[in-house]
Amino acid sequence: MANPNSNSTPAPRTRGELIVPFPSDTTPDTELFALIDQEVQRQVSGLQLIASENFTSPAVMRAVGSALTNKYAEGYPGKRYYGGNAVIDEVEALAIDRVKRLFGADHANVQPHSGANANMCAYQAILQPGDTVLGLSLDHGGHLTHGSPVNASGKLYHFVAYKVTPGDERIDMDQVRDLALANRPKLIVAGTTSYPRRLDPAAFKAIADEVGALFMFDAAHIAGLIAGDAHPNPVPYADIVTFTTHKTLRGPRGGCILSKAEHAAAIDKAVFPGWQGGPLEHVIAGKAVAFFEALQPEFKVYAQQIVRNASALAEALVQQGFRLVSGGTDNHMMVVDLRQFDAELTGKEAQIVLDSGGVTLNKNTIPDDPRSPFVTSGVRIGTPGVTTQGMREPQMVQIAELIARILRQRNDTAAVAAARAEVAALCGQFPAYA
Ligand code: DSN
Repeated sequence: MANPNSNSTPAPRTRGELIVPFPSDTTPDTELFALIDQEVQRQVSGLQLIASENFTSPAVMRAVGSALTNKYAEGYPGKRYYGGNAVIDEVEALAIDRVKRLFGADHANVQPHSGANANMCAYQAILQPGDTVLGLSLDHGGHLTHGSPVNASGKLYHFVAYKVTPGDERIDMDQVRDLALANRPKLIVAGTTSYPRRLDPAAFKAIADEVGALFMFDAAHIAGLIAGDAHPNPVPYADIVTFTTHKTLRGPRGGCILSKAEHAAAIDKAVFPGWQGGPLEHVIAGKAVAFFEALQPEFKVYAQQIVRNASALAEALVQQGFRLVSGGTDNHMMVVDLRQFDAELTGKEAQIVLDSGGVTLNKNTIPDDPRSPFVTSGVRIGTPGVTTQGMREPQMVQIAELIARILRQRNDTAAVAAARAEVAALCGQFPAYA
């Protein structure tokens, strides 16, 4: 990959035709660009194991950093509230066409600024305030926008939560069905942020049909796996599919909504003017690049390797004495219950000490966690980023050993520093960017 950093040290402009030059032409903003350089250095010299992060391509970054950021384009292609949108219309239409082809969708809206916005727009399109919705509980792997009481979704709509079972820590479709029959929801939401197992879109759809509910699938985490045929595609089953473009899909930070044709007008109206104003057309251009990349045959190889790497890392962590929620993973992530490894070790402490060892991940609640969400008994680990770097199964074994060693020796500063040097050496062999 080319160096994305090339944008961060801008050369002085040579045309000099402005009456008043841009201030940064004459006084370069070294302070800000030094911070960007530092962050790029952090990203490439450590292991990035946050399951919802990835390294996007220089082509995506080029699009996102383009002059498209200058344009107002409220509305949709061919129906804008501002002039000068002929090219922007083509950019947005290209993104829409590509994402529809990628997932086999009837309709796509590429304007949501984020996954949370995409979900709120989807709800606004098909629900009335107070309507009953079924969603996975946040502390069992769901998302804030799946009805958390502290989120607008939980305040506006009557969410009823399903959970994973205490036994195998998986979603129990019989429980989902019982709750659906008892509560008669208008909408059933499937989708997760920290659930390491496959979801079965057909099973959710069957329950939705039985109770006369609509079915929405939040594919934020697994959109790239779906695009790469490494997870069942929910699009044929769901009325609406939402996702983010920056996780396994490896695009720019943003959201997207796919829907059946019958919901198209309501979705578009909910996004604009319902929930958002001017779309971020530079980000939409970045999404178009990401969809183009995901349509290439190599992307399937990438998506499938993410899953193989996650399985290898999960197995190696078990060998190191960790217990994994649900016993393992079928997708790109695993949730580690730290208590078996060390009863005293919290997710919060593990995140901090691993960060100082160059391993970045996030603390995460485990189902029915006795500790608070700020402390937690677990961590979440994902393989999308390290897979983009070209790491394979042998490196996953190395990563598991490094994680275990840093956590065992967490009170030994020299040992953590030595591990950090090994992490940097490993990342140096697999540079995310040239
Ligand atoms: N913050 C995202 C994640 O890490 O999964 C969810 O929105």
